[in-house]
Amino acid sequence: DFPPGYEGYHNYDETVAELDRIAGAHPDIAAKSSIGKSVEGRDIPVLKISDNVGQDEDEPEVLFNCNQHAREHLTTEMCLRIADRFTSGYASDPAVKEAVDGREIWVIPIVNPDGKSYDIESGDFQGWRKNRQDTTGTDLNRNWGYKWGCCGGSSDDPNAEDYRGTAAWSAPETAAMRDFIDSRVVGGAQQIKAAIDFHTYSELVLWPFGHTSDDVTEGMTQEEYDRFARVGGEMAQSNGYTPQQSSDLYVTDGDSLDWMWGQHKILAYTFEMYPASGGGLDGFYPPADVIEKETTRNDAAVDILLREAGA
Ligand code: 0X9
Ligand code: CA
Ligand code: CA
Ligand code: ZN
Repeated sequence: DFPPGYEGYHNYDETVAELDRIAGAHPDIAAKSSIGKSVEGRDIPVLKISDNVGQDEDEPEVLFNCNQHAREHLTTEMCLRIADRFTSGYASDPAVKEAVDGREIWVIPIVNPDGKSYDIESGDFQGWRKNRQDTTGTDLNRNWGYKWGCCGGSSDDPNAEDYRGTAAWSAPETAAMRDFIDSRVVGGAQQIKAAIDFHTYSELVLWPFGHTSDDVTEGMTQEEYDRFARVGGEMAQSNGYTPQQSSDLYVTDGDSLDWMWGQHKILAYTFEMYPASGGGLDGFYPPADVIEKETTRNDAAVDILLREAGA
């Protein structure tokens, strides 16, 4: 489990229990289900938050997903912060009520439950990034199916940290994400309008594409790019992160952003959370006493994205 000094983090079972607690305490606005199973058979839980949560209403939908990369534990806390804020604040905070009433919010705190569990199970952090498929693991954020493996932004070496897998969607965790997002196409229209995929670290707000350093290309007009940059810049103003196109960091292919935008035209961002720099592997393991500050830091950015989903 998490070592001393990290007890404030939630492991897989604690995260599931927290989602159950939230859904139990707020049954009118929160409901938990599963989008599918990991390699080792763990459910990948999702919490829906909205008024009339049992109905599929005609409201813009917004997705927040966390912990694709095993060692990026602070991101799970970010998703739990979102789940808690938009439920516990419903009765008292008018801005929260407006968002919950006007949107359908999907929160997936742990996309990679096996990798997360492996990273902490010995009591010492393993620095693990990938899932737990076929001993070497697959980098989930190189396994999505938009221009998978196209552009030198991933590896075909199973031992590499950015191993893309044997085929697009070869990882059950990405396939579950795909099936869930595809399932939000209703009457021919994708209901999810905006999304954030939380990672650590570097304090960045990133937008598509990752597979090319061109701003305007197949699937991205200048107008679309300008909207990404405008909203990304506004979110970065609010949290002090640096805004940039994801390929300005480095080129990737098969990441979540490229597919969410390329396939579904979801206004999709990657946030790289705290810390800004330094420490190599240590940067993935800040002590639990930063959780509150570094998750609340993104409250305003989350609110901006929820607003923009209705634009
Ligand atoms: O490499 C990744 O998957 C992400 N960074 S991390 O350190 N969390 O692994 C960044 C993905 C964003 N896409 C691009 N930079 N192209
Ligand atoms: Ca609703
Ligand atoms: Ca809906
Ligand atoms: Zn990551």
